[in-house]
Amino acid sequence: MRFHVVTIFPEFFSGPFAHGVVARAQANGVLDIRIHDLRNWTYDRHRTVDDRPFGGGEGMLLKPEPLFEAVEAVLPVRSEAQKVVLLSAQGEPFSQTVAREFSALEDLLLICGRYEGVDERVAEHLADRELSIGDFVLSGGELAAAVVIDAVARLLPGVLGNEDSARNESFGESYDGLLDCPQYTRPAEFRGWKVPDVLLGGHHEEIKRWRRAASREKTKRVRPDLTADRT
Ligand code: 9D3
Repeated sequence: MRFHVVTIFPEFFSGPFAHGVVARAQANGVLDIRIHDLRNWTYDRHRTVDDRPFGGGEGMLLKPEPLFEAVEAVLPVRSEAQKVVLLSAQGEPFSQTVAREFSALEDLLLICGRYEGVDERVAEHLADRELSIGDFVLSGGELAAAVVIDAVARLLPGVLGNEDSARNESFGESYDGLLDCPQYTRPAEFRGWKVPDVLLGGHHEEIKRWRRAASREKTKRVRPDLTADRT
């Protein structure tokens, strides 16, 4: 799979993908991350990518022309397997479901917003989707792009060492929408805090039951929204 990132901070991306799972996958040719400097599609002396909002107001917006030219240069003909995403605080929520959907694509192009926003014609007529990674304010889309790439990359066959994508569904990936259960390693007692006895016993059925219950309890406590329609 190919990822493309259109950004005014191309140097940002030398950090996040230089290590770990994504770096190894890139070295193995399983995925390819191409960073594109938006200013390559500007033609004035100052390589201008932003301008003031019509109607007045604070701050500057990314102007449409360089963004349209960049996307049209990187993906000149767009197939069903090629998607363009605008990352912005005003987007629909990114989720594991969206990550799974993206993992079936050939190309995913991520546009990073900056300044106070992006001319709305980019969301309306250039991007297939406008996505946010959560209800908090970032200073731009670059960190969001790194988050999306990481979440999608680890679902690709050959990235985590799990060749068969089916393993993602059943092994290690949450019990039907609940949070992972609490886990412990040695020592069995640390500063007086004991590991639950059931986990030391080796009764696999009992352990399974405990984990399931602990998973439900923790989810209810920290993420009641995830248990809203179960009991
Ligand atoms: C504080 C500025 N806001 C009111 C004028 C609007 C605003 C503009 C630009 C808020 C954030 C940003 C930059 N953020 C992103 O580009 C962004 C983002 C985010 O802020 N939160 C969650 N997901 C994302 S994806 C891109």
